Amino acid sequence: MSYAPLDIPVSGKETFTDYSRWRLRCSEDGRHIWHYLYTDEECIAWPQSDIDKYWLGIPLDLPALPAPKDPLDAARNGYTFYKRLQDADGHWPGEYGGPMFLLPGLVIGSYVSGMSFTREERLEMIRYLINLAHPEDGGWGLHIEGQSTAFGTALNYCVMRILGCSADHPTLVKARATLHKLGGATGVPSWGKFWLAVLNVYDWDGNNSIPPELWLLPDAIPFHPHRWWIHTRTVYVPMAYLYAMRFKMEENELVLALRQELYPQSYYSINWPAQRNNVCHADLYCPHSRLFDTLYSILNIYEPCAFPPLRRVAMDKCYKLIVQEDENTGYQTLGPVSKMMNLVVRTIVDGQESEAYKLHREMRKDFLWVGKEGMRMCGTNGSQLWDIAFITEALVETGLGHETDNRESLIRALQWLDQCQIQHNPKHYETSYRHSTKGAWPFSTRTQGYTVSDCTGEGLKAVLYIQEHLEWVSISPFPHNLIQEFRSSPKLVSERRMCDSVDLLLGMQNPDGGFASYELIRGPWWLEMLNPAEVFGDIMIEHSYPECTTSSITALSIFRKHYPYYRSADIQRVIDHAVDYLHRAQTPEGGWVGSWGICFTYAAQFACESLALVGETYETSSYAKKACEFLLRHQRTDGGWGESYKSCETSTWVEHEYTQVVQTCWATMALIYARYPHSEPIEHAVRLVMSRQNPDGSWSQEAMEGIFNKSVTIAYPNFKFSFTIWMLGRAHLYLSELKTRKAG
Ligand code: LAN
Repeated sequence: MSYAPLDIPVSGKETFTDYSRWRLRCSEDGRHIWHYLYTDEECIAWPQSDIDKYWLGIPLDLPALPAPKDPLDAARNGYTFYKRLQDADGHWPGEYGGPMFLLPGLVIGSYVSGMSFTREERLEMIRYLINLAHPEDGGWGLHIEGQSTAFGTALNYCVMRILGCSADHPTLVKARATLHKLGGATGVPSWGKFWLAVLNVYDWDGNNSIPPELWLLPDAIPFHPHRWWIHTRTVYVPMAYLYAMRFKMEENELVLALRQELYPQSYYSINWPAQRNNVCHADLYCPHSRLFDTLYSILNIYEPCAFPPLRRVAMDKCYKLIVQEDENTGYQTLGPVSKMMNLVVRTIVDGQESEAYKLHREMRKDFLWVGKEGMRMCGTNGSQLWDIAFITEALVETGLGHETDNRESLIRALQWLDQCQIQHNPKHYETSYRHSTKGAWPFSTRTQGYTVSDCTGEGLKAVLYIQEHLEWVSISPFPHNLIQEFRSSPKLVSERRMCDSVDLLLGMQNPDGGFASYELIRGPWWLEMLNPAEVFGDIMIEHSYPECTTSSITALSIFRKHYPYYRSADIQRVIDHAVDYLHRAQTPEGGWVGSWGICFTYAAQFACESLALVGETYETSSYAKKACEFLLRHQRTDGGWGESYKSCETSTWVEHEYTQVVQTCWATMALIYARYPHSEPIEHAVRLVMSRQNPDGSWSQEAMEGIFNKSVTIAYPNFKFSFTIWMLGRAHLYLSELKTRKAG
């Protein structure tokens, strides 16, 4: 299969498709799918909503709201705007882009599996890459804020070519020159070598061994793959399968052309085994350790002697794990990378007529998102639970959720949270090495179905907040059916189900007192020395994270306030141990290194909230005091905070060029949680955030908010609403309290 050539304009400024025809449909449990409508009749029957327009970058042309008199007013205006972006089912859809290595998996995986895209999808994916090419050198990086790398440039180059763009297009001419300057595609890191080998434009001999036999080792062995971080092992399974069979697509004209275009030298003259450890300097974040090189030289010797019947058994085991993963997750798999690798394996083994093929083809759509720059592939099938949890907590804590205009919106949110909780363990549970899921909330949707510690914490907290703070339901008259329904069953999530999440959380504490992301830490620390993905850090095993720890114990503290008789001694023990971990995790300067948001401001907000819940504040705890002083040292003269994603790469504070609204909110929330006694820095920050609010109540997008694996930024565009509203509302209450205290 080939995609027909497309005639692509030079610039991506103007859209390549008619943006008035795109619609986002949210279905089932919060699935996001973008549709393109071909006829005017369809467009009339299904008009474009504010949600569609907002995310497509089409102006909503809203009137200016009355100028806010105080921070609470500003928060209220913010919510007046943000409520427009809530879907009818109760959640807030959103984009989740940032990484630049996901579209290549989607497009190469689809191409080698004979799956097509619509013409509009192809055009907007190409446009996205034209718009995202680095303005100076024309290459692409690991993520949208990163410098050009061999990985980003070589793989996205292939994407544009596969999708039908000619090699003479100015974007590709420029990108090719940059790639050659970086040494060509030979120096792409291991994950790039893998995809290029599948596409048949890199020799498998240029890859280090990826032996499936590791899965046959006894589970008790400390380096057995089931002990690796779940993303790493889930990617490793189909990778090992495809490596073991040296799968490569058939040669065709495009493959032959790419072999010429990607390398400054002749493809056929390359010494492939010499490329295994060749990684371009621009790509390198985590160089191979000596232990890695020694081990891989042994594995590379083993490779040609691999015993075929044993390899077959190992491949069968990998295939079984792939099928189980597909079935556990409704064919979405844990994330976008494994999704496309599993899809290729299922195409090869099950064939193009199989149900698995069709389901995989369909579920690719969940990862695609059309934004104003074009169509991208997201880091997951969305951040549904994460976004809804923060805004509902903000509404309840600020009191905005109690206002008549917002009640219905909050109840719809509760209904969404209710259906999102996972109530059973996965279909394939122990056999696929999964952690239990009963009682969990996932990061995105119930169908994706993975427990995440802090998502469970925030999901539980959000439910408790709404359910326990809605006494007003029975006192006020409600016009809507929705509310009538709610009145007869005020606790949508039963006590039993909340206890299930508590049980789950209590079982997720690591021996050091901290909480990891998806599971307990299963492997030894030294496995990090065997990290084969040179572009990411800390990916081999789970680690305890301050943010995951704090969300988990915050939820437990709030739960026990309302249900003091349930496992109270266990909760107390877990909280004490976790607080001890948080104390130890604080840096000598007073901060915490954030692993999932950028960076110190993000982690400080979570940490100070947890400390406050156990009574540790500025006045009572040296830890909270140190945290405030650390933050205040970084407050800028304009009242805000701004740190670069490089803080996450280096674990030290790196200033951003500009002040960031979202980070300013995190830092200010931390000061408020810690009950910092002086109002001035808080007032200053509030003024900054209010000054950046648009007349319609919204805030504009600034730099990326999230990070993962130390080096990749990821977008949380809904944060600019949830955390601004939250901070302004909380600051309003706290500043009045400080004033009263002063007066008294
Ligand atoms: C996420 C997104 C959410 C994030 C939080 C809940 C914020 C965090 O506190 C725990 C870890 C988690 C769930 C997380 C883990 C890694 C993810 C899934 C991501 C950053 C989104 C994308 C990323 C995933 C690894 C991307 C695919 C790339 C690979 C290297 C496999």
